Amino acid sequence: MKFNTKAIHGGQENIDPAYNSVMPPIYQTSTFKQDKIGNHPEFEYSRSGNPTRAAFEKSIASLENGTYGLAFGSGLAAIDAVLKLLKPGDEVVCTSDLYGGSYRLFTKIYEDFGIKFRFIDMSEAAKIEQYINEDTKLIWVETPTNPMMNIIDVQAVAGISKSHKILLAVDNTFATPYLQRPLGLGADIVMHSATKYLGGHSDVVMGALVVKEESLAKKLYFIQNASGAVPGPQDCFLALRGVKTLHVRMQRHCENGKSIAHFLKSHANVERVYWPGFDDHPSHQIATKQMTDYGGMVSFTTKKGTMDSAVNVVERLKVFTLAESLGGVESLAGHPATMTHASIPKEEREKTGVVDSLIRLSVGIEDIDDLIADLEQALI
Ligand code: P1T
Repeated sequence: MKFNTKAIHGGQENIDPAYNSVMPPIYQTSTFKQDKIGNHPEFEYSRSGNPTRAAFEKSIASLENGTYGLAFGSGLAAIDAVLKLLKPGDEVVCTSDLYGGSYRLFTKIYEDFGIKFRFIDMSEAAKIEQYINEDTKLIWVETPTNPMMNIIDVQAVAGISKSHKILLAVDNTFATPYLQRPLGLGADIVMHSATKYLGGHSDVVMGALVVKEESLAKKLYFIQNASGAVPGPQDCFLALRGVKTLHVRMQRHCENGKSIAHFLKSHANVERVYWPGFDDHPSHQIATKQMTDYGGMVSFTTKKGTMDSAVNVVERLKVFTLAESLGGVESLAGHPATMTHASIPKEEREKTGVVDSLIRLSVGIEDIDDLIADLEQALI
């Protein structure tokens, strides 16, 4: 089955054995009747499993070309489940430029449990080797990175993780399986904030993991059930409904993202535009190799280079909404330094390019003329 067909039908066989409904029913129940003691039905308690959740989990597993999908109450809950595979003394090598909430979870929660995180620039995969030692158990990659749009060569990193028998997890939130499928490039775990493009309508907070290997799936399922950060059935229904249009939405996000990246690049009041589709983006070739298009996320700095100049632009926007998050049908604008990446100390975030004049756009699927006119009037 090809991707566009899978987005609608992947993993959805026999979703309603009771009435053959075409869309999965929302099984809004915490528990399921058991016929007799010791005779465990497929679903017995909704933390352990729920049919609506299973429909979403099978869908995302199918889209990522994985075998097992696991849904969580948020993207961070999904990351948290991966980190629970580790023990005190273990080390994680991760991208230095990543979502501020991931950084906060790593440094403010897991460092206290004795896990060490090495934040490094992974633009040259070979350089990762020097940060690996016998305690390294996980490599955490975000690509494209949030918000600097750096691209990490997943296949090259997988070569290193495999040679050291270390798990490789890829946060695929920005790209989605429409643009890149990390398991096929050698990753062990794919992670999503389903709050973003998968859900696609800014109406649900959810996360997901997808793996291929059964023993890893069993460990993660144990954590999912034992820790219990699961989404409710209604949220799973919404996320699944979103996934069914992922391919058409992503196509438009990419088209609009490209037009806006080019518009910004030629604008006198813009200093620098970060978008992997440009020939002069430092990892353009890797992006072209591992992604089928360049996505709908675009970051840029103002020519004036000040906090005020960026704040003025985002506050003047009318079609773009000033808000956290990304990946919905509507265009959003954010100011990473004070919003999504505020939990990263200023010196740390500035090293990766998250300066006060940086603006991040999640380009939606509105008419491109209205989006460009909005930016034009805001960039005065
Ligand atoms: O918000 P939540 O569903 O918990 O997902 C966390 C997360 C994980 N990974 C990436 C790459 C993300 O971008 C996010 C959430 N990001 C935002 C809310 C944001 O505006 O960047």
